[in-house]
Amino acid sequence: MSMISHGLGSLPSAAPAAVPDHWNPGGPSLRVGGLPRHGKDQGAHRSICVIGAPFGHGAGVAGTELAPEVLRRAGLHGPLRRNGVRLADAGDISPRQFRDSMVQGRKIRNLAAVTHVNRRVYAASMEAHARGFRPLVLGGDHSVVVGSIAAAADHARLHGESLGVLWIDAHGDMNSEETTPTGNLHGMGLSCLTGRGPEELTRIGKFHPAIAGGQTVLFGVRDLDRGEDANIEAAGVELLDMPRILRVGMANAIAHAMDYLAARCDRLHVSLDIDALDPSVAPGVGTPASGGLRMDEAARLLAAARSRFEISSLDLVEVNPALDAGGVTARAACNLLHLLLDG
Ligand SMILES: [Mn+2]
Repeated sequence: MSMISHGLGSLPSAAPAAVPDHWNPGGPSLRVGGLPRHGKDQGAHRSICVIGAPFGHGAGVAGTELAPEVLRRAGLHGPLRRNGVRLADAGDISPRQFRDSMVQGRKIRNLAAVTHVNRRVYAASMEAHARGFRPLVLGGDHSVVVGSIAAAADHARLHGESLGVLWIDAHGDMNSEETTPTGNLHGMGLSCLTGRGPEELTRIGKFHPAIAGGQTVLFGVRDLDRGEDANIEAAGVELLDMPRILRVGMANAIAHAMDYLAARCDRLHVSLDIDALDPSVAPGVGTPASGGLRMDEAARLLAAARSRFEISSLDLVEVNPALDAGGVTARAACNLLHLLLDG
């Protein structure tokens, strides 16, 4: 706790009562009365529902479970509300905060806990979609987005539309049980969503696979594990790693990502792993990798996505307040979200 308080010392003070509409999406009985209901054409594109997923057992380093609270205190809500975004906050889903032991003969850590969290994230996200809100899931580590993206894909299918995914990350998150060097599920999320992984996670939503690899762009990668590149190719994920981005130039890389997705999908989910940024601007992460995106580059990417697509849902993951001296990473994350969501 002292670490968090220390880290928050230089953050702008939290707006009191910044959270207008609480409900407990993971609880045994859904209390959704506080959320106004409105349809897709009545401003849903300006309506955001924040869902906190304070969970870090998909990662090898503890601390991301602190992020939802820290991001709210860093001023996540204020600028959005000032700019007329209709904002609800569902509060945090309640994760299982204990680790499970490794199942004999398997290479996956904390599968039961990760499954539990993702079922709740899925349910909360579906609820938000049904009520005309765009879910903004605050991780937590990157394993929590299996639920949010499965929900976004299922909701798109309900409307006869297909979902594209822009996965912004230093890592591929395309490990399988065979290739994972650590057993940590935050390195397997995209693999699970594109159909390869433990059944508990590949079948969180109504369809298998939840999303098509061919409708997914992986942007900003520069740290792949052995065998992960083969998984990416097998799944048909479009890889815009840093070497390729540097080769073609940032502007061309962004244009290609947008054209690629626009040709293949109707709406877009953005999954932003803050470790896609260079550690010099976002040091508070558990698995930093040098040579990442500058703030202005990330801002250009998100602005392009926003101008080109209906962004139906998004995640912000891997902010680790325990490693974020001065709160710089939390502030960078809030700034990027405001850019993606304002007005
Ligand atoms: Mn990731």
